[in-house]
Amino acid sequence: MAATLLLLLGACEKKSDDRPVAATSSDTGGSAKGDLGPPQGPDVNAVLTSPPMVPPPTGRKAPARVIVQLDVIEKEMPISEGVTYTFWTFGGTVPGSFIRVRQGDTVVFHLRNMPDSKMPHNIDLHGVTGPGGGAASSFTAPGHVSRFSFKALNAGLYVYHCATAPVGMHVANGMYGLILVEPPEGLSKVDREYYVMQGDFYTVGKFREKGHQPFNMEAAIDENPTYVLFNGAEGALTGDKALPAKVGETVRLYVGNGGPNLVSSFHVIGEIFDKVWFEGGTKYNENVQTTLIPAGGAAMMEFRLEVPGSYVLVDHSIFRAFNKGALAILKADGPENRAIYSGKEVDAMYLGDRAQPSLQAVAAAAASASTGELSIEQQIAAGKELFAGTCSTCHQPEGQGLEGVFPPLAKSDFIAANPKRVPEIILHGLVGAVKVNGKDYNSNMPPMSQLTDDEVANIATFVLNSWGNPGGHVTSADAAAIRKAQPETASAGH
Ligand code: HEC
Ligand SMILES: [Cu+2]
Repeated sequence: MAATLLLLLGACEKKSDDRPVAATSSDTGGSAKGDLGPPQGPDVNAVLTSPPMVPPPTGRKAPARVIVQLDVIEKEMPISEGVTYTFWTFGGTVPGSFIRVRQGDTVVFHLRNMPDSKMPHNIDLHGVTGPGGGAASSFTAPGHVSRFSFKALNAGLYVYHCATAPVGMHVANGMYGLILVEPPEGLSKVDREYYVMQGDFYTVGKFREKGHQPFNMEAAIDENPTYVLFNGAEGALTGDKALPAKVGETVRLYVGNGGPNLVSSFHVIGEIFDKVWFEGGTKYNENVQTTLIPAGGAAMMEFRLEVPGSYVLVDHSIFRAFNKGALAILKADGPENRAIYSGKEVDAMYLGDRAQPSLQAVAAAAASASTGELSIEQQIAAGKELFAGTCSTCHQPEGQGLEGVFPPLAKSDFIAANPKRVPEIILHGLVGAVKVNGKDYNSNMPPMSQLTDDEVANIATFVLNSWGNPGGHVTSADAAAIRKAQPETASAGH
């Protein structure tokens, strides 16, 4: 029996994969075997990176003393176009700086809380063996530095986060990140590595309501987020900030979930994970579609790119992707491969208004609206960006409609007969028989009441001033009034 086991182990070690394939048939020995002796050589300063970048492999063959310097910075940053939020950060970004060490390293951690911080902070690293994961030793008042050290006994991908009371609030404000503890032999070589972290955010205003948005404690307690985001902002990884890659390359994602509340059903539309190191541990599963990442957990996944195009990273709890922001893009460049996939590039259906490189005109319109200097031109420009995805999936990009199914908005005699209908239909939907440009439609447009008053005003103004429609101007106040009214043609769902 013992001999068989030994044979088995021996066979495993000879497998060509550089990962510890022990994963499938034996174990690593955990923390009991994690101490690889005292640090050797000169001290090493850890390379920290901002998301979505990942530090290079440590490349070391022996344990070292690794110095980590991490700054806590409280700062206002955009959470969506035209929406700002006061984030509390590790290293000035959400998620915080990526830390990469090797199993057996002694990590000397310096946590500095900037002098202009309003709050004390600390850090709990899930890769630490010891009560509190460093939290008690790292409690740091504004303008102070604290220092503690730990030996990284277990290899794996670990979340770190602030654990200062109220803990949920510190985490909800963006205080989390990832630390990778490489196994002694390192990880296999891949062409690209990226760092992505999901988090849920709670604001007083609605999704995309413009201006500065304060934290909403009640919504956080109810676990009802306004935003669910990758890397701390809507659009952090879309448009010109999409993750670049090339066909033929192997990509490894380090994906964490800071929470504070939601678990993530992490999925990449159009890809299959060749391998997933589920829960950030040592074993991998193969050929996985969606992997569950708990709050305060992480996973590594690898896939090879065979077909060019946009791959959409989502939380497959899908309203979060399309209505709360949990959407990122990995863009693979390279030659088509029609034998593997003959279809077209992912379209507005999947990207929504994120099919646009940015929603800058929307932010500009909001800024002008708040100073009372909003022009019709600005409303039209903002409305055009919002129309893409929101309306264009049905009414088509140029408002031409789809015969027999979706009526045209371009040169619509139905709109011309009563332009006031446009904001009404956006907010309340439309059901029943209508005749547009001589063609009959008898269908159901769902209300788009999730849009803010600004958004409704801008989209309506854009539609009225485009494609030969009669022109006109819908204000945010008009939209607010229409929202309260209930026309008889309203669609169900009210
Ligand atoms: C899910 C598909 C869908 C989406 C998205 C959608 N519509 Fe519609 N829309 C319809 C359908 C279907 C009708 C016809 C309803 C009927 O037959 O009663 C319609 C009718 C209309 C009409 C009146 C008819 C016409 O062509 O003049 C207007 C105006 C309109 N939609 C505007 C919009 C705007 C603006 C948006 C984006 C905020 C939007 N719609 C989003 C499906 C959609
Ligand atoms: Cu904190």
